[in-house]
Amino acid sequence: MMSNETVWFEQALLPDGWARDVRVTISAGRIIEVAPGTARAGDCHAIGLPGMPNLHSHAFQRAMAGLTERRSGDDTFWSWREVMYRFVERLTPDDVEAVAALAYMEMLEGGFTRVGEFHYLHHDSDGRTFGDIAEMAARIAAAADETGIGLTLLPVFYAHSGFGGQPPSHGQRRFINDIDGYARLLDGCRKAAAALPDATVGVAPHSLRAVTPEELTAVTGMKDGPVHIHIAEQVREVEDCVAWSGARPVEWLLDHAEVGRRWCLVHATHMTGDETGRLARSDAVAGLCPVTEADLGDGVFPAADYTGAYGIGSDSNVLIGAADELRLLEYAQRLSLRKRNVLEQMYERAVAGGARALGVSAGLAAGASADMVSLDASHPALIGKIGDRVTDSYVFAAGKDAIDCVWRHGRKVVSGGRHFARQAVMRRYRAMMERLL
Ligand code: NGQ
Ligand code: ZN
Repeated sequence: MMSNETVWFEQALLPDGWARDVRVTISAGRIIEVAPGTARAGDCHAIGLPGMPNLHSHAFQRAMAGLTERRSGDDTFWSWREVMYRFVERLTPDDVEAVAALAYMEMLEGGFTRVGEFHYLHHDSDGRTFGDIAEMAARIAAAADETGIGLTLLPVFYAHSGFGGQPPSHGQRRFINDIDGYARLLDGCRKAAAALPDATVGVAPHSLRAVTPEELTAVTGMKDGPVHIHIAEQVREVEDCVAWSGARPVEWLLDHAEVGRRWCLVHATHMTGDETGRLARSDAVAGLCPVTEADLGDGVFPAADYTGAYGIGSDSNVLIGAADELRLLEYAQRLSLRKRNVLEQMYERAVAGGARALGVSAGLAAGASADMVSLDASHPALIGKIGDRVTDSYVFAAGKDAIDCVWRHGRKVVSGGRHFARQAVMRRYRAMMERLL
């Protein structure tokens, strides 16, 4: 029999707002009761937040952070992608596990407690499948297991280099499957996820560039659970989609797929007012990755006009932090609209939307996984702050410096801002990078 554990917060952000003197009772990794107005008991902390879901990550890209920021001509998303393809050529399964462990450790230290890994680096350097087609997926699961982060594994179906079923390019050879291969990969992903306490598996057609309409139908029909797709990230992608189909990417998807609660549309940067309204009404989640979208020069999501669900993702992992993503989400709106305080309750909305996109229940509430973050009330930005001022100060004035402890599925994996396995994870990552660079 597992005994219950108690964590108590002077103030905590619950699904219906801030509460005082909150006792959280945990059993076997899950919250079984949240009781405001209780006396101090158990492990006591000043400020409790629900852990932030990270709905979109390519873990391996953490290892190329800082290597693509030098001007070399007319640099664009597409030239970055060529550099990324070259970088990916040399990564072994051991490398992928080492960098994923680093990224997931940094996510936990940065306030993210679950990751949606949009996983597409499937095959060996020559493009041949490994003996186990899900070898790389198993390495992702191993990194999640080692660090303790919650995993929603999103194996990616990738088959083409452009709209209309164009053949894949040489640089994409490690990503490519046919439908039968993908079915076997999905099966392997289910097995890899089954070893973790609360991992879930979804499906991820890479983009409308990389799948045909028939493949999109086949892949989304293969299992229940989350469906994630990259969409309308770049203007050229919108133009190519219009040339191919007469419709814009989000418009095409809403017209041809049953886009609803299962779906997460990653980026959805370039939309008309009509698409923005339709996406909100569809009940899908917009998967916003503000740091990467800025880093890659994508554009600005029309957040001020969007009333639907959204969550945040660290995508390329060039910089990892929940507060960093939320801050840039709001700042991009301010810069482009020349206004202030455009979005409201960003933290709460990103928790709810992110959890939905990752197929789990959200927040500090009975039934949810005990995924929690405590902030250091003695951080200069947090002194004397109560309620919404706490999240505002965390996002705009402190960032991950203010994170004290992080619990994942009831286990404290970060204390004093540091992950319990930091030394071992760093040692392996350093050895890998010294060999690669
Ligand atoms: C990816 N990343 O799959 O890693 C993509 C780039 C593509 C982002 N979209 C490749 N941020 O979209 O073709
Ligand atoms: Zn992506």
